[in-house]
Amino acid sequence: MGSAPASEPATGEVHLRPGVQTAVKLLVVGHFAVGKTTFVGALSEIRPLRTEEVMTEAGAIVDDLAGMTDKTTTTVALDFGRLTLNDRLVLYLFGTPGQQRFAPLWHDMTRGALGALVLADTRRLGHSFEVMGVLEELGLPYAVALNQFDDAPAHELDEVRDALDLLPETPLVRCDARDRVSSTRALISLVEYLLTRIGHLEHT
Ligand SMILES: Nc1nc2c(ncn2[C@@H]2O[C@H](COP(=O)(O)OP(=O)(O)O)[C@@H](O)[C@H]2O)c(=O)[nH]1
Ligand SMILES: [Mg+2]
Repeated sequence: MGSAPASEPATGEVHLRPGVQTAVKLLVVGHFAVGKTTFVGALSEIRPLRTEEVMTEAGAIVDDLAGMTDKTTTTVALDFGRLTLNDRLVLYLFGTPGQQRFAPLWHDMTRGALGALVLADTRRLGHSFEVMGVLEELGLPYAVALNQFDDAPAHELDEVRDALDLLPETPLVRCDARDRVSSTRALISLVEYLLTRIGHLEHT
């Protein structure tokens, strides 16, 4: 298995802050080429761990490459990164492959996860249904972040919400997976959603 060169950590903060009391596992999921590796790489304060494989011609049959001319690697296992949100809370991010053939791995990865951020692409919204379906089957709460590609149609969020058939409470935000601030905001919308759900559970 090849290992793609990792970019420099976003903040250079390698050691966990001493006051951190809570560690939360979150998944970053989505279909092929939606930007999972980019997202985890942009956010992580530690050098992200990636397992990527150079795509082969054989793989091109199963990985839908339409319109993805500059993509030459595909994640065969996972992306792993860490983001300290504040002095007490650290997030561990697991970017997991959306391809159907990795489904068993993906199910294992959901163990112990509090929630998932589904990355979606307005050029292929329909490709997100499979991922959201699995999360719903597993009962894992999720938020959706539209990774805005340059040539993608810029639909209103309400239209996208309808197209994806999201529940009214499911957060839907835009993000640029290449941008740390934008990606952090998307992740915070998931964390806030998870916190309100925990609040509701505690009061029932
Ligand atoms: N223009 C643009 N390109 C992006 C963005 N996010 C990812 N990409 C590119 O899209 C391709 C697929 O991204 P990647 O992170 O490998 O997708 P993954 O298969 O979900 O891990 C790569 O060539 C990225 O550089 C984005 O927000 N905007
Ligand atoms: Mg990837």
